[in-house]
Amino acid sequence: MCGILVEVDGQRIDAVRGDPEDPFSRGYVCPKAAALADLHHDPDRIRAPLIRDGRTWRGVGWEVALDRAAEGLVRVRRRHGRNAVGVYYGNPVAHNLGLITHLLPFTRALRTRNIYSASSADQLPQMLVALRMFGHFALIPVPDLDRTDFFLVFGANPLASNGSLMSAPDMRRRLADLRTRGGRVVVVDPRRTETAAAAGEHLAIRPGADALLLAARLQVIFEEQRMRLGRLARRVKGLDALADLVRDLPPERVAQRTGVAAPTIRRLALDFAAAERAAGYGRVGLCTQRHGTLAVWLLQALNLVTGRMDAEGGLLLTTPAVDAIDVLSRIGLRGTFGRWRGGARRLPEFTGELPVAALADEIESGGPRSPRAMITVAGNPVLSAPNGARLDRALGNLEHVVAIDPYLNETTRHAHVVLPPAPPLARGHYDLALNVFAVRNVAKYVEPAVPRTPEQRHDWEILGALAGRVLAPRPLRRAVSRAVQALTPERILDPLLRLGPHKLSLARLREAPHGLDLGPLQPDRIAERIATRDGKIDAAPAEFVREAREHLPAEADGETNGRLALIGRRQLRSNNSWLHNSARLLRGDHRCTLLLHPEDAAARQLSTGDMAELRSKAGAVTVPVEVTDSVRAGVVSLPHGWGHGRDGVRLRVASNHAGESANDVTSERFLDTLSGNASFNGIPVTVRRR
Ligand SMILES: Nc1nc2c(c(=O)[nH]1)N[C@H]1C(S)=C(S)[C@@H](COP(=O)(O)OP(=O)(O)OC[C@H]3O[C@@H](n4cnc5c(=O)[nH]c(N)nc54)[C@H](O)[C@@H]3O)O[C@H]1N2
Ligand SMILES: Nc1nc2c(c(=O)[nH]1)N[C@H]1C(S)=C(S)[C@@H](COP(=O)(O)OP(=O)(O)OC[C@H]3O[C@@H](n4cnc5c(=O)[nH]c(N)nc54)[C@H](O)[C@@H]3O)O[C@H]1N2
Ligand SMILES: [Mo]
Repeated sequence: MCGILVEVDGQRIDAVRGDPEDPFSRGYVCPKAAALADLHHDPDRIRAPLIRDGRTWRGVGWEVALDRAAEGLVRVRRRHGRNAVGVYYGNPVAHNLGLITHLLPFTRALRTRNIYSASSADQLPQMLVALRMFGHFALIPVPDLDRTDFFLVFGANPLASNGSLMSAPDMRRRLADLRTRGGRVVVVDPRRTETAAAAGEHLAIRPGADALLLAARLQVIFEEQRMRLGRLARRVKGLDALADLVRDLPPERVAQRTGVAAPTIRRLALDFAAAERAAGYGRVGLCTQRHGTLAVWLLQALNLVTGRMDAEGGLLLTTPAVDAIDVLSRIGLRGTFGRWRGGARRLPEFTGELPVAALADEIESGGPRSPRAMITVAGNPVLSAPNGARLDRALGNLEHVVAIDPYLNETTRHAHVVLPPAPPLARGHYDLALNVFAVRNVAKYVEPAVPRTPEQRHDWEILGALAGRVLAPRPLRRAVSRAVQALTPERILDPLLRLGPHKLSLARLREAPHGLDLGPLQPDRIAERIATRDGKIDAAPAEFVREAREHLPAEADGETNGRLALIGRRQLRSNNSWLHNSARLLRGDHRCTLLLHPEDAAARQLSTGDMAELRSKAGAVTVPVEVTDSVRAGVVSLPHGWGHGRDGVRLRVASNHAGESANDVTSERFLDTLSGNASFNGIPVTVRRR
């Protein structure tokens, strides 16, 4: 989303800098932008397709590789049926125009129940809440960051992440501006993060207690009669059920478990309700916990009953140049939940996908619906999925694995065929996904900085070639391949832009290479878009209420025993498990450290630099300790995405800074109770000296 200027000399990238003329990012870039050059020239980035014979890899031409990839898939499908071919796709799909346009049709055409993605290690609770409250899984309103004067943040660290489901370049300036206009930023997080430090106000909640904290805030709003529905008043139902649910969860009852004093909860609830413009925002830390769906729901409910939905400075829907909600609705995609279940824990399907936490179970059970072959696209679940160590073993037992990925990493080393895409600077880009969640309406088409070479294939071209070989009957193969080849992402993008609310076109975007500013977010878009059957926003979906009644009172009254709880942390010069092969980003101190509060460190005779064993029911790692009071006592923090020391990984820079994988400790059994989303935070662990 940040505009970049790329200095090019033939195929060489000399520099990547911020584009001062980009109306949205105004010259700002984060360190990941500079790493695009490293990525382009990285000698470990795979240039030609690879086929594995036992433990050795052999470079081959595209036709040979695609044939080999397809043969295995066709064989497995023929022998075991459609469900035997599974797909896992990862986070970079959302940042890749051709993958967005071509992957969904491909996975749908495979007609398999074994589709998995990084969504269920991330924002699945937000999509489920959107589906049940508003009737569409993508109806996720964005905080009106530049106009709010009370920004309440749960489990997000935008100063490291740059903002997620809230695309906004230069968060530091935006947060500073907010405070300069007299506004408040309050961060609820077990760790005093970069964002919490910049905010000035920080509540160090105990991990996993957000649903309780939010229920108590709602209880205060109802008790003190501070409800104010604003412009959505006649479009909301379920308020009585919501009030009824939270009645028995006042601040005094949840103080112990949340670790936040009752008067603080009460005061902040009233301040939030009283603020002229306020927005409650939650992200990965709110989603990836035991009651992630309940927490996300209660936050949206708080926004709703205090009149923040559809209000300036509150939560608004974007008016993007390609209106994803509209496009998805037109093709009948609003979202589904629980039509079938998978894994030993019978986890629910969401919009055609099963939670990634079910994948190892599904492979290992060897049942009639188990995947025997997998296609991984832009994903590294061995490092990113809960209990990745188990998935590592399961992937190793598959009959056939095809990976579309530029690296031989922890996951793709299990592939039989690796199909490497052209690098990002060789492809055009329009952000179909992130524009939908941006804090301003903007649009930009970026031309490839360097041309794709004849030996390179784009991700979408690889998918097209595979689709032709796997799905089309032999006589039609060439015709199908040619048809997909002609249907470029740009050819799909242009009519979508023309159909969109700003009536743009690709030609119009090409005339404005720095991007177009389409103005601030508009009120009333949520009201226009409510897609529930009765046209009302459901403040208290029945299954959420049932779940809350079953779990929250017991949570509130449970023991907060002396055990340690593990949380994660994101790092500015990382991107989940990748970009770790850039020497520029890896500079400096070893980053895969376990943060430990001084009291907990003293009790275990640990000091900074000592090695400690971090153990859960699922597994253990040994990592260096960093003693700091930035985590609350009883909480330890380990970043995810490290653990590059495994055999067969070809990442020379990363292997020298291997670290350990947090997901060797997280569990595929410790999940959001409603959605089956990974619960990376609040995991009971022990720490001892090694
Ligand atoms: N413990 C813990 N675990 C977590 C999280 C956490 O907070 N804590 N966060 C979770 C979240 S939010 C997410 S989104 C997931 C991410 O989970 P994944 O998406 O599975 O993991 P990534 O590390 O993002 O892996 C991206 C892969 O895509 C490849 N790649 C990069 N660009 C491209 C491209 O353009 N095309 C193709 N074909 N491949 C490409 C990279 O080489 C890499 O192999 O991790 C989750 N895991
Ligand atoms: N530089 C960089 N940028 C990234 C990424 C990256 O890896 N590196 N990843 C990208 C991706 S895939 C995503 S999804 C976004 C994520 O964007 P964010 O959600 O903003 O990023 P996180 O740092 O994961 O923030 C989660 C916060 O939740 C806190 N937390 C943990 N447990 C709890 C809890 O129980 N309650 C509360 N209230 N808080 C808790 C953690 O301490 C952490 O500060 O970032 C994206 N941007
Ligand atoms: Mo993510």
